[in-house]
Amino acid sequence: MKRKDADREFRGFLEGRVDRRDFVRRLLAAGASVTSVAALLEACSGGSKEPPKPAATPSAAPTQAASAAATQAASAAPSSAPAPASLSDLPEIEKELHIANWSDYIAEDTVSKFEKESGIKVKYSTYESNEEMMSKLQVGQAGYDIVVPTGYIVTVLAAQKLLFPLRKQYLPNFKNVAGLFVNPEFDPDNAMGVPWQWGTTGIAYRSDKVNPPPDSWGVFLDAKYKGKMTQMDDLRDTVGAWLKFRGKSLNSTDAADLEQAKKDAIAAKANLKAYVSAPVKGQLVAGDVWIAQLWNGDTAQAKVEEAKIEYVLPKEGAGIWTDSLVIPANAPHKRAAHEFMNFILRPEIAAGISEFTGYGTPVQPAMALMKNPVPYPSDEERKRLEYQKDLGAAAQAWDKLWTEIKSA
Ligand code: N2P
Repeated sequence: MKRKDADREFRGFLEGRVDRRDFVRRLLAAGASVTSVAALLEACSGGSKEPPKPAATPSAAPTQAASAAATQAASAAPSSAPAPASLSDLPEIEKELHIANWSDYIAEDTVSKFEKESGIKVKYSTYESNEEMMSKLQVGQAGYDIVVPTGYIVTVLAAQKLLFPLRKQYLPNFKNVAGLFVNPEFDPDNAMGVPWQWGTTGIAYRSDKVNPPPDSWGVFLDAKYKGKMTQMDDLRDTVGAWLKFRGKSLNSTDAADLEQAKKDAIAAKANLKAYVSAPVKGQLVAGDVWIAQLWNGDTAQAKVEEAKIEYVLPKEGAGIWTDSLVIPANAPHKRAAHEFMNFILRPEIAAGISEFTGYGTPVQPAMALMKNPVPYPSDEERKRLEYQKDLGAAAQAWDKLWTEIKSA
């Protein structure tokens, strides 16, 4: 839809000539994403379900926000629209906050510093995979105020209406986010998430036990290391690696590609000690595991304890991802969640987090404060790295494949 047509539709909706359902249907038919249309409706309604009264003046702030959202819905063009909400939204800062995050994914003193400064009491729990976190969210009883999904999962949760759109007026430190992480494809306009950490999925290995160093996903097919190797307990990472091994996209939904990935995964499984993600670190350090599919930051954490642990991105290519802080739609402490988000976007806090996790920080001014910041990937590196995307309807076929691999 062209900008002109989008504006006409939008005026029609505001003036009551086009009803809400038709308006949504036309925007979606014109290719707008579910998330951007939701953001637009939010902007128009200020949170209520009724269409708004026409704005008194064209320059009133909510109208500007709504127009920007309409343009974005129509063209998916980058936009620096203000948050679609009024300043009186979420006026109270609650005194509690429940964060659920991946294990080993924050500095030891981040939470205590925040508690001390804000007076907000934090309950902090951990999980080991996106699936574990999502299954808790989907039953609706979790009571989490912040969770930390990987990019493509933000898309999935937003489409399921499980997320609360960010109120950017409470996130002045968002200005510190590096350009690479602003308006990502998985979350247009960062409507739902504040970027937390980014990293890659490659191979960690013990340089004192493995010779020559691995350079391919094919190493997991090598019976020489039987019982000393692990792959991730994560269908997207493990199946994705086998797709990459055959030169395919790690987002492939092609039946033949997936069938081959399944065969490779099952062949490798005979050599694996286990499917395990972050907790493999201890086994690498102890020398019980010599080769592990793992993320770069968790590998860096293990290396602090055992210097002979190295990391490689296989020659066939690998995955790159950004995880974001998001607020579940039914979170009990939404304003406190914004306070925490704004806190971790401070350069010195963000630097402290990445120093501990070994992952990259999306907070640009934090880079200069760190001893060994993970450099943003070069153009050359980005050619070998691929972002995971929402698989849409094919997610079911992938789930089935993973069940078959695990039970083989
Ligand atoms: C936590 C690392 C999580 C990264 N240890 C997964 N995207």
